[in-house]
Amino acid sequence: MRRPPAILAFLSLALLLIAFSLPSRAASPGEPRQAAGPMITLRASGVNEFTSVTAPQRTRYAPKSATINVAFSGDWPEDARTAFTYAKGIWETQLTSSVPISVTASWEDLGSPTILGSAGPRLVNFGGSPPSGIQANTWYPVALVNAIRGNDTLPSNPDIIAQFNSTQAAWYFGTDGQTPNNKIDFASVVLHELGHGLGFVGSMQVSGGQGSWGLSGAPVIYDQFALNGQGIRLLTITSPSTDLGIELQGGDLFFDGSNAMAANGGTAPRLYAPNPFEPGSSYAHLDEDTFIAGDTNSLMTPSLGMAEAIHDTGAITRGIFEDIGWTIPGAVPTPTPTHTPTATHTATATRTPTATQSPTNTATTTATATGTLSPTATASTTHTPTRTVTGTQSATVTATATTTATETATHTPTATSQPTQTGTTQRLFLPLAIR
Ligand SMILES: [Ca+2]
Repeated sequence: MRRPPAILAFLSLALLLIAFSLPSRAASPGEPRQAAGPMITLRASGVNEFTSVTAPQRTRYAPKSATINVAFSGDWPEDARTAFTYAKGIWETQLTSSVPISVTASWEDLGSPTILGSAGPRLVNFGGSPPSGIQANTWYPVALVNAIRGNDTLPSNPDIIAQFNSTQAAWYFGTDGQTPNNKIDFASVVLHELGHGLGFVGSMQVSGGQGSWGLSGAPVIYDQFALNGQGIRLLTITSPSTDLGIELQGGDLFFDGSNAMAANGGTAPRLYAPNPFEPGSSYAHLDEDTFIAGDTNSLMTPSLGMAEAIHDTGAITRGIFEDIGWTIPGAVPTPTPTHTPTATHTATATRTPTATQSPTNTATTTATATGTLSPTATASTTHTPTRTVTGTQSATVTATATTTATETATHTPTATSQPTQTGTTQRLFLPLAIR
């Protein structure tokens, strides 16, 4: 039976639509699985701290080692965009990636004004046969995977999703770190949330007293470093279990990575693990009480005060990032970049050209010598050699002096042919010269 052409057209269109709406994650072998990572929040403490930690020096002088591209969504105030651009500029000097990092940042009502922002990474997992530099059966923030591989693993997805609270009335959008009394420094919030999107996040959580880890049974790279005070890796504890729940709420949790430890005086930095567990905050932050406001390592703590600015990513966070696989430019916080301002001293070296003006000065001095001094020079021939010793430029002076000398020589034959007459010609010549 023949179908009418209209139905055929409809069927082929429907087939096309189905083909395009098939989930892209039904990937071919070798391509990673992907998932949305947990969204981690930053809370307002409501306390004026009166502290300001400035951006690392190398931020101002070092070239960018990564590029962060932002797609703003929602009705962003212009000042907020400016502060966002400033904060992303700090991260762009703190990590190395040849692949641009894409962020979708939305300006929206986050429900409660105490929630300042929230962000999470897109996660990928290559299963049992990962590319070089990536651990098997482990979830990674895609921005990190891209940096390791040097190509864009998920070109059509943002690497980081971030949200900022449009209902917070106390925002301070300045970028100078001089957060006024009762104001909240927006740039610090952006810097913090980008930190979560770039990898400061794990999968562990507690529900009904049961602790668990993993997405589809696989840990996030950050989870590999979670250690309790007794030196037991949390990934070795049964998941889900009450034991793991106790560990995640015991206030005795650390990040056991060698670079993080090195940045923390040789001991593992303490993670935030309060009781009860705070979803979207516990475990994915440094401990608030250890890294208080004003501490250079306080960026990735769970709350931010008023009149508090933290514009440094902090050596411990850089260490944690290096432990999970990021390449950190100048990983050791070298004082050398801080010395770069002293390079302005070379500008003082530009004063040496002014020194070249002094030769020109001596030139003019010798010029005056040619005018008035040359008569006395002709008086005694022995004077002219001594002049040539004093300066190279006075050499030109002597040159003119000798020309006059030869002129007297040609005059002598015409006067008298006697050799003794040279003496008399000189006498004749003297008063002439003096005139
Ligand atoms: Ca804090």
